[in-house]
Amino acid sequence: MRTRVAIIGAGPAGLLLGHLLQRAGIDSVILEDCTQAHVEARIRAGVLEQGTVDLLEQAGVAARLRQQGMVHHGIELRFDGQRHHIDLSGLTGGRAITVYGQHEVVRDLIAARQACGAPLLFEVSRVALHGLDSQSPSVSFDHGGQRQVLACDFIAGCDGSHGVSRQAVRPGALQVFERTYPFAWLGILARAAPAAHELVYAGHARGFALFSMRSPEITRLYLQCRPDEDLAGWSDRRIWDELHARLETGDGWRLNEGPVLQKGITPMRSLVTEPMQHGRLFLAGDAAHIVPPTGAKGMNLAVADVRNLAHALAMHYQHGRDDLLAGYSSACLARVWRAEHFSWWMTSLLHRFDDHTPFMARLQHAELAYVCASQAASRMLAENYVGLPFAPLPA
Ligand code: RFL
Ligand code: PHB
Repeated sequence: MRTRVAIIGAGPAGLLLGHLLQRAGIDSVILEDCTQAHVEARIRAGVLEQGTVDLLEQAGVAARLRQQGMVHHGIELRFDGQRHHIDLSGLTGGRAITVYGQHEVVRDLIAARQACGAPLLFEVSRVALHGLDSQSPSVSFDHGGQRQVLACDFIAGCDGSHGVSRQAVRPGALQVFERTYPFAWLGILARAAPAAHELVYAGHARGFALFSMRSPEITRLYLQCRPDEDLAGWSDRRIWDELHARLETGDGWRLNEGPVLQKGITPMRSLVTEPMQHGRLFLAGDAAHIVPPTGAKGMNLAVADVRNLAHALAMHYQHGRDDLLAGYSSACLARVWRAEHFSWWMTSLLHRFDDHTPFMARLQHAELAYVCASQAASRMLAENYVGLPFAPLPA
């Protein structure tokens, strides 16, 4: 088997890269270790930046997104039982976010890939990368009971935070910057009509809570919990009671309850790998960096990376230029570190930390109050949340 670009992982990064390459006439093979059904049902992110939506639109994969995505012009910050509206669009010259599940984006991209017959192999196992420092790298893997070798020009490591790509680089060649947080999120998906039109980020003495949604019938909710939390200890009743307590307002607003369709724990981590490239291996998305989900940046960063990578590869194949491939990592890292800071800041603003002394609590409160009262501070939040504009792609 031979292809130009071997893509490991069929998450948003790998699938969108394959799609953009396909449109540029560059063939690729996508290798995914899970089943198609699993990948299409995995509930994760829900917030698309304006730039992500625009890119999916330009790439011709936004028909369902246009119909079903929910455009939000603001978010709410909630603390002390009070609501504070952040007018995202008013503060950013009309930009907005779109609430559309990551698994829906993944479904749309898989459908586009399968419609054009480009190779996308599910249920591969024992994936191994070879010859990263050579001109002719390859990927070996098991598929359909057979060991196969895929020869290629480049490998795109789009296999998420637990993938094999980053691990394939010899120790010491990549620098990893990392921070863990003393908490996680317990997330549920419930069959209940969203009780508000906007996402609600709540800072509370009992811990952070987030109200989000997936459709007019489905609510998505998160609670800050311990990192080693045992889901078995969280009955549906206990989860709803805790959500009510943390999201409660003084004006009688109430969350709608409904059957819990899914429950899970999401760990919180910040991580950046530098550089995002080694020899013929290019890392993109969660394989290269992780943000805590508070800023809703993870999937959007994955999209921003592969936009750069697809362009750099197109310049290589169409014009024999390698400068953009050489500059891929630094082009991505500027945006990555900005998003890392924003995600860390949003997390620090709203969560209860172990060292939550009265002094720290007062500082956090002062910051929240400032963000809501000052136009400069709310604009800082808004422009980062809707996503800073993409840097122009070098001609
Ligand atoms: P993914 O989605 O993890 O895809 C990687 C794919 O690689 C496969 N894989 C392998 N395939 C072959 N061989 C191997 N050895 C492999 N190892 C792994 C995996 O099965 C998978 O299919 O990474 P990608 O494409 O980089 O996309 C990143 C996003 O998934 C991630 O950043 C977001 O989900 C993060 N995130 C959010 N991001 C946002 O932009 N907005 C949000 O609102 C948001 N909310 C969230 C989130 C992540 C969450 N969780 C569960 C981590 C909310 C949550 C709860
Ligand atoms: C979600 O809807 O899953 C979601 C929304 C906002 C976040 C994180 C997750 O910051």
